[in-house]
Amino acid sequence: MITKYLYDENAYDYHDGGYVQLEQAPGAEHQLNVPPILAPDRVEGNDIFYTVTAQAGETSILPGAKTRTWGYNGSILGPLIKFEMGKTYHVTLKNELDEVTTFHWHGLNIVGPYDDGGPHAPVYPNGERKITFTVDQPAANIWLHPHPCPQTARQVWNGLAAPVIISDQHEESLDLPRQWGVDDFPIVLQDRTYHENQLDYNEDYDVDGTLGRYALINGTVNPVVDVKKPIMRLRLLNGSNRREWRLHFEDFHPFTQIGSDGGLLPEAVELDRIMLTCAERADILVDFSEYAPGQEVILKTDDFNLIKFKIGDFDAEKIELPSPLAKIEEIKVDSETPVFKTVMSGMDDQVRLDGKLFDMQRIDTRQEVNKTQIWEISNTNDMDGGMIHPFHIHGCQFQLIKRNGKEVNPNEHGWKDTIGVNPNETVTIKVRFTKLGIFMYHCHILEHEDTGMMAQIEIFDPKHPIEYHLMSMDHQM
Ligand SMILES: [Cu+2]
Repeated sequence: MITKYLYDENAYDYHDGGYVQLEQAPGAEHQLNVPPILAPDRVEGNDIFYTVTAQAGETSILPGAKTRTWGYNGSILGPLIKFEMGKTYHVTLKNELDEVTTFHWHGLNIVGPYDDGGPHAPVYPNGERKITFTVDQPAANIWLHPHPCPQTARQVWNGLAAPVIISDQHEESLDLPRQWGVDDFPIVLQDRTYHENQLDYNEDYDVDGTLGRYALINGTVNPVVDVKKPIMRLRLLNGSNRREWRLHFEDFHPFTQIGSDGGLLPEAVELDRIMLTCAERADILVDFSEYAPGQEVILKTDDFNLIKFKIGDFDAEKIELPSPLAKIEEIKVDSETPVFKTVMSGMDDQVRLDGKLFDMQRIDTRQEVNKTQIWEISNTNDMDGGMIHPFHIHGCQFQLIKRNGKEVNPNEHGWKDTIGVNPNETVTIKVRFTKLGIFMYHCHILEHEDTGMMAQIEIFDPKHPIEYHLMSMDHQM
């Protein structure tokens, strides 16, 4: 049983000078919003057609006036987008906002830089882009969010983010809760401040990562969930610009982690708390059967009450999880495997990746497709205790080897695309890309990314070289 948060307490976000403590939002409790499941435009055999539209709207969040927000196919966040391994998707990406945006598939193994949806794939106002790809990775909880450079943080703050689930035959064969909104919930963790019920990103901006005063879970403040089944599946996503979530039940009721960023863990892990840095995911099962009808069980982050689970009447159920939970292909490395080193440094406007700021027209490193490299990712800044930088690589899922030469955490044995790196720590990972293209790698504190704590890698096939014409930031915007 894991009974620690597994990160350096000295570097937690609440030590920052600009830290914003969460407060109870005004107004009543609300049933937790559950995003609808996106219906395909059409299905033709193995081919599925979707349309995703970035749009502005209004959302009722606090008492009184509605809040002007952005969303995909709705006023805030987005519908659940479902992909199935082996199927081919044709997605039309439409922009009805009055500024450029991009559609980045965080965690999806997809060709870059245009399909991946990083800053080289702008969709201009009233414009659209069509992408086609076949999903060839295992079941996972990934997500969609904008990635224009350097406006990612503000666009996410305004509401753009959507949960995405990849399923496969193995995951579907498991005895897991899967009634969407009944015993299977997305939990998109965000925080926002409102000014007369409106967002004002510039007013609340913090160069070290913007924090909000109220917790916003799936776009809901003061959320409650009616527990109608003894075992609930919560697909946790840290969708915040900066906030770290240190989740635990009020009574430290244990739960079971079955998945992380890139899919199921090889073995389920028992824990009574979990910390998620920005963009990280965890798929957890909570067994509420020991509570009596009418009881309320509170999920907290630090000392703050986040979600109230109201226990209803249900018949006891047990879930048998197999061991291993999933067979994960191990990426093989040996003493010949090339090592690539990358360094995250600084705080505030001094953040850098390998001593540099991002340049859209500079390729920072190259790696051959389907060839493995070891990446050593360091966080060198320990001033004032330093901070934890969540490191993300586009277009691939990777595997951890060591943290500062030591064993990785028990819930880090699966596929990952984002990892928190403590100050003075080097995390060693195995990276293999299966798709060609140019991909970003960066800190996922969104304001650090926008400041330029980001670089790009070209994944090449020596037999089929591709010439990329990389647009500049000015051209993109
Ligand atoms: Cu950072």
